[in-house]
Amino acid sequence: MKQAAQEAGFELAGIAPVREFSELERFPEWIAAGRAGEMKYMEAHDETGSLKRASLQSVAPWARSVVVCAINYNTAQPYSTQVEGLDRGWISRYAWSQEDYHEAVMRRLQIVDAKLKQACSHPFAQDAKEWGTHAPEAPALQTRCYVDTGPLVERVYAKYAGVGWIGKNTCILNQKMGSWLFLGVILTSLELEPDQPAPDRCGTCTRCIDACPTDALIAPYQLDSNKCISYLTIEKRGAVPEEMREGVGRHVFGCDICQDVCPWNRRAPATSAVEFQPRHGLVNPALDWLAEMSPDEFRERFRRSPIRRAKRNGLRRNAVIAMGNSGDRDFLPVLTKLAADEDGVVAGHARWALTKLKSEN
Ligand code: B12
Ligand code: SF4
Ligand code: SF4
Repeated sequence: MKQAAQEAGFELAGIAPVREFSELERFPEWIAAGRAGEMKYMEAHDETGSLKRASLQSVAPWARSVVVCAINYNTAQPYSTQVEGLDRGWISRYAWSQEDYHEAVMRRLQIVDAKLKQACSHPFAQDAKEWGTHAPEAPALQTRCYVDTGPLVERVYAKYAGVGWIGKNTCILNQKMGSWLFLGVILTSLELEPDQPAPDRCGTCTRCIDACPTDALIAPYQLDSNKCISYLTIEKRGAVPEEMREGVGRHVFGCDICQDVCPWNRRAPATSAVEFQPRHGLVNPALDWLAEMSPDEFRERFRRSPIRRAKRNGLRRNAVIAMGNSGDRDFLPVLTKLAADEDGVVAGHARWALTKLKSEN
């Protein structure tokens, strides 16, 4: 299994058993406290009324093991904390890629899944087919591959598969690779020998908590999505609450700060996978370009990109907030135009940005 994962391009792979891990007890508390914001898909329940993502046993009772695979998406570009200048935007490292990670990771998972099925097929099955006889009964193997959308908290299984520990910023960190990792999981009915969980190596460090500009890390290992720039710029529809806008800074899609400052990412290796290399113009992008992007250009530029998730007007809204935070009066003319934009949310945020820029100078 691990060899197959490596051959498919994953740097790390491990096996977790299906258990009621103590971290999963945190999930219902997190939902009940409203920490998922408006991400309703996180609150899906099964027919017994339990949260699907909190208990794999009830949603997939056939599952015995979870194969967790991780792939490095770090590229050789600087970190957001190393780049000066508020007059350009920041797209998070995972999103400037050539291809949407859901596709890139799923494609590889399916290769591993196919090899698993091949390895488990009965040795006489092919011969029996050719001879027109019945193959001896092999136990039915069930598997399901997921990237993000499965009924499980992937990071908890990644910990128990030994892929990495859950850091105080809530991300999976690996001692050698850092945290620029995408996760993909294969649920399987096979009882595979589990790996050892990765030990927590955060120690007394609190850099991520100290650096978060919006105090979204409300305590070690606990994130409030409502305050997280990643949530506000990717998942939040409509208006960004006014009191949160300044903290968003120049982020236009996602946020990397709590990973940029992490000492375990100081020497994180860069990937050679072509899918994760940055698209032209997306590292430190021009804000007026994003804010004025036409529907055709948006469709063209962001085909097969995770950035489509924000939708065109969401991305434009984010660019307008960043302009308001830029302190750059050169944006006044474009913001004046956008204050009359046909999208009410973009227009409202442009008026906020105009007021802010004018009051600062
Ligand atoms: C919803 C979601 C988000 C939300 C909420 C994030 C969050 N922390 O939950 C938002 C939109 C904010 C988000 C942001 C990002 N995400 Co996201 N996201 C998800 C998703 C779909 C579900 C996560 C989830 O279930 N959260 C529920 C909460 C409760 O989990 P948690 O915060 O991790 O808390 C756990 C532990 O911290 C622990 N715990 C909680 N409290 C305590 C207290 C103590 C004392 C202890 C010991 C433990 C503990 O238990 C919790 C689990 O129950 C997963 C994919 C998946 N299906 O799992 C991707 C995923 C987590 N995201 C990912 C990525 C890449 C990101 C971003 C880096 C993107 C970006 N650059 O903007 C940021 C990172 C922000 C951050 N610091 O987490 C990757 C993470 C890879 C990694 N190395 O960890 C995942 C796994 C997607 C993938 N397939 O690769 N994401
Ligand atoms: S992604 Fe950004 S806003 Fe969210 S917790 Fe990390 S530093 Fe804070
Ligand atoms: S910055 Fe420090 S506390 Fe935060 S995840 Fe990294 S090592 Fe852990």
